[in-house]
Amino acid sequence: MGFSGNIMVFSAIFSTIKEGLAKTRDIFSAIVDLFSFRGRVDEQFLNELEKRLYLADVGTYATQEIVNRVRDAYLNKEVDGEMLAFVKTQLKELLATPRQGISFVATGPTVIMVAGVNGAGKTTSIAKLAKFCQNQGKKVMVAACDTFRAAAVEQLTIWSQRLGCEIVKNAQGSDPASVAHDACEKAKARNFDVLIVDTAGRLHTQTHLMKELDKIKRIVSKQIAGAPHEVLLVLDATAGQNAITQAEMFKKTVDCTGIILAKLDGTAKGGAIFGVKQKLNLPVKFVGVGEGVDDLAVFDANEYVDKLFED
Ligand SMILES: Nc1nc2c(ncn2[C@@H]2O[C@H](COP(=O)(O)OP(=O)(O)OP(=O)(O)O)[C@@H](O)[C@H]2O)c(=O)[nH]1
Ligand SMILES: [Mg+2]
Repeated sequence: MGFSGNIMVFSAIFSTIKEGLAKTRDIFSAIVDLFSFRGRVDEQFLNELEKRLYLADVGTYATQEIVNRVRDAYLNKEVDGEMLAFVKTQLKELLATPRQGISFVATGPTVIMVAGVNGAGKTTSIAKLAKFCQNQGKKVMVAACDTFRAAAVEQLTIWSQRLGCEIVKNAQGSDPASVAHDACEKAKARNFDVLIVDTAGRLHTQTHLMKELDKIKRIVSKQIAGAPHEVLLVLDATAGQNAITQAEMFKKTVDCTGIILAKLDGTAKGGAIFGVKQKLNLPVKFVGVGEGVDDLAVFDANEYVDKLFED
């Protein structure tokens, strides 16, 4: 676990998130307003809370959970503004995860496989992740296993050149699993610390493409013991609740270890993060807050909730 060295970077970037979260925060301010309520908490209040959480895209599951907790704690009680702190604590608990960032292995390359639907932000997130690892002194290789489009290989090549990291690729149309195989061999032979595998965007409903993803995963696991150490699912934050349905299928097929929530800047659907965590029980490990290579932050539940409720 080596993200502690990046806490500074993280804090700096979180001010970007604060700006990026502007739309989401507007919606959350309607919830904050509700908590200035003074008097007896009744079912009508709980209904209103439920409505506002739902409008903030928190999703059915997380909304129910919060409303139930507030009901248990406050129904028929007189309150005087203390509910806000209570709900913030509940929201933080809902998002809390035991493992943040990337768990690097002690020896041999740590393999990070990245998957998601078309255009979710996979390749850009890989560039950001590569930079994140480089910042920790890691020797990083990327594998261009999106062989579906020529432009995809080019896109990753350009990023790798900018970042000064190694890339393993093959011609468009070649077998993505063989590129993965090749990359594993090279990463091992040349003592790379991290290998990040890009994959082609696919719909969670495209069975044959989901199988291909599983094949890449199996090849990687045969080459390197314990690999892939992380399978990160990139979700587009602007997709809101739809992202959850996609995520369920990916989770089933490739057993994801965590989520990168991309495009959190410029969406009002930042509340969806609660639904993702609650419904899938997958930790949000990183959030993407822009198109640049530094626009990635290790996700921190406490800070996120605080920012949502900040004036
Ligand atoms: N604003 C913003 N844009 C992002 C972010 N992440 C990615 N993008 C943009 O989203 C678009 C798609 O990103 P890609 O990284 O190419 O997505 P992908 O999942 O690799 O796409 P395919 O390989 O075609 O499936 C690009 O224009 C990116 O610049 C983010 O965090 N914020
Ligand atoms: Mg891509």
